[in-house]
Amino acid sequence: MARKPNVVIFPSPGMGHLIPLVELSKKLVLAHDLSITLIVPSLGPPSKAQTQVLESLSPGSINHILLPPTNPSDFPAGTRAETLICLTVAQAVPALRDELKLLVETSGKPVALVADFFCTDTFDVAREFDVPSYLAVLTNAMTLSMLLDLPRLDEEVSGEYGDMDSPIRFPGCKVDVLGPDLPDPVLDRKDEAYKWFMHNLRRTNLAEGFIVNSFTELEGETIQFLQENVMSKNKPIYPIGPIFQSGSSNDSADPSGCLKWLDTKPTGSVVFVSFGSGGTLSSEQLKELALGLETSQQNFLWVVRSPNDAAANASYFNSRSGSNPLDFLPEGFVERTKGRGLVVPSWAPQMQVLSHVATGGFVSHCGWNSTVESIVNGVPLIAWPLYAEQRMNAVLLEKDFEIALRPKAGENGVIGREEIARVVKGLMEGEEGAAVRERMAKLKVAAAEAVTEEGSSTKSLGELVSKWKNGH
Ligand code: UPG
Repeated sequence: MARKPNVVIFPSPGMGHLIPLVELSKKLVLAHDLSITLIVPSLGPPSKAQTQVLESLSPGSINHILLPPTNPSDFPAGTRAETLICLTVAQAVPALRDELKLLVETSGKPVALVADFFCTDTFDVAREFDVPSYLAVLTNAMTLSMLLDLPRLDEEVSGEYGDMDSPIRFPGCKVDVLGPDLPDPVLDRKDEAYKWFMHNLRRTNLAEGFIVNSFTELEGETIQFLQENVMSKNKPIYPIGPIFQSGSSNDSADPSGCLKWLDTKPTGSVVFVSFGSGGTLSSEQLKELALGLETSQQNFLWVVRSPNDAAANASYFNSRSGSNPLDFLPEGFVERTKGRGLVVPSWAPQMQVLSHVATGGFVSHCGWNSTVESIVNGVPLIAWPLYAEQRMNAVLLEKDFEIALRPKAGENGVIGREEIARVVKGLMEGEEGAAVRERMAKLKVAAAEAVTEEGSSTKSLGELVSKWKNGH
C-alpha cells in the first residue's frame, strides 16, 4: 500500500498555538488523506490540558513527539514569555533535525513543514532536507498585515511605537490601531523579545506560503490587498479558517461540571468569562470583576485564575501555579452569587461552553482561538484584551466586525465594578448587546459557509494540499 504523504507540524509552546495546529492536523488527515507528524516543544512540564489534547490523537494518522521540556527557571528571571518560547524552539532545532532525518530515511521526505510565527528557526532545518516550509499565522489577516508592515515601521520610526502620536492603518485594513495597541513584544524595542520578533519576521521570507486562521467572508479585503500588493505572487496566503477546537464530550474534560450547571439555565442567559490559556488579572482587577459580575445581576460562568501579583510564579504559563484561585475572590462572593454564578478554577471545556444553548455572551481576552470559537457559536463578546496581539484583535472586534462591546478602564488602568456591570448588562439585555448579537449571528452563518464542501476556506485548503501532493 502506498504511504500517505506526510506533513510535519511544529507548534510553539502554549495551548493557543497547539490547539489550532492539532485541529488543522485532524482536518488534513480526515479530509485530505495525509499523515501528520506533530513535533511538540514544551516550556516546562506539559500541562494537564496539553497532555489531554495530545493523548486524544489517534496514532497512525497523527503521530506526536513530545520533546523534552525546557525549564523556565534555567533562563534569567524576568525573561519575557515570547523570549522563553523562542529559546525553547531554538533548543528544539537539533531534535527536529534528527526527526526529519529519520522520517526521510524510513518513510520518505515529508511534503511540507508547517510552523507558527515563533518557530521560523525550523525553516532552516526543513531547507536542509529540501522540504518546503509554510508559516501558520494563528491569528487574523490584520495581524499578518502588521507583521508584513513592521520592517517599514522599524526603519521609519525612531523611539518606541507606544509613543507614536498618530494612529496606524496597516495595509489593507479598515480600522486604525494606536501605537500602544501593538503586540507586547514589539512595544519595548530594547528587549530581547523584540529582537526575537524581528528575527522571526525576517525569516518568514523562507516560507513558501502563509496559512491564516481567517476566512474570506471575514477579512477577504485585507487578504486580497496583501496578496496583490504586499506579497510576491509565488508566496500565496491561504485563508483556511475557521479552525477551532473540536472539543471532547467526556466528563473528565469537565471536572467542575460546567456543562451540567449550564443545563439548568435558560437559553442565552449566561455570560461566560475566560481569559484564554494563560491570562491573569491583578488582585484589584479580579476583585472589581467579581463585584461587577455580582452587580450586573446576570448569570455567569467564570474561569478564575490566581492573580498575577499574588501567585508565586504568575506568568503566561501560570495555569500551573499551585495556589487555589478561588481563595482570591472577595469575601462571601461565592455564597452571595450561588445559583446565579459558577466559578471554576483555571480551566473549562470552552468550546462546549460556548456551544451550549444557555451561553449568551463571552467576556474574553480576545485571543484569536477564543474569538474564532465565539464566532462559530454566534456568541457576542465583551473585549477585554490583556497581552500579545489581543489589543489589536479587540479593535478589530469592536470597530471592524462590530461583534464586541468594550469596557473602559479608569485612570489607574483598572476596569471598575460599575463599568463591568454596565457592559455585561448591556451585552445581555441592552440595545447595544442586541446589535452585536445580530451581527455575530450573521458571522456565524458566514463561518459555517466557509467550511462547507464548496466554501472559500475548503477551496483554499484544497489548493494548498494539492500543491503539497504535486510536489511544489
Ligand atoms: N481553553 C479552554 N479552556 C479554558 C481556557 C482556554 O479550552 O479554560 C482553550 C480555548 O478554547 C482556546 C485556547 O484554549 O482554544 C486558548 O486560545 P486563545 O483564545 O487564542 O488564547 P491564548 O491561549 O492566550 O492564545 C495565544 C495568545 C493569543 C493568540 C493565540 C493564537 O495569547 O493572543 O491570539 O495564542 O496565536
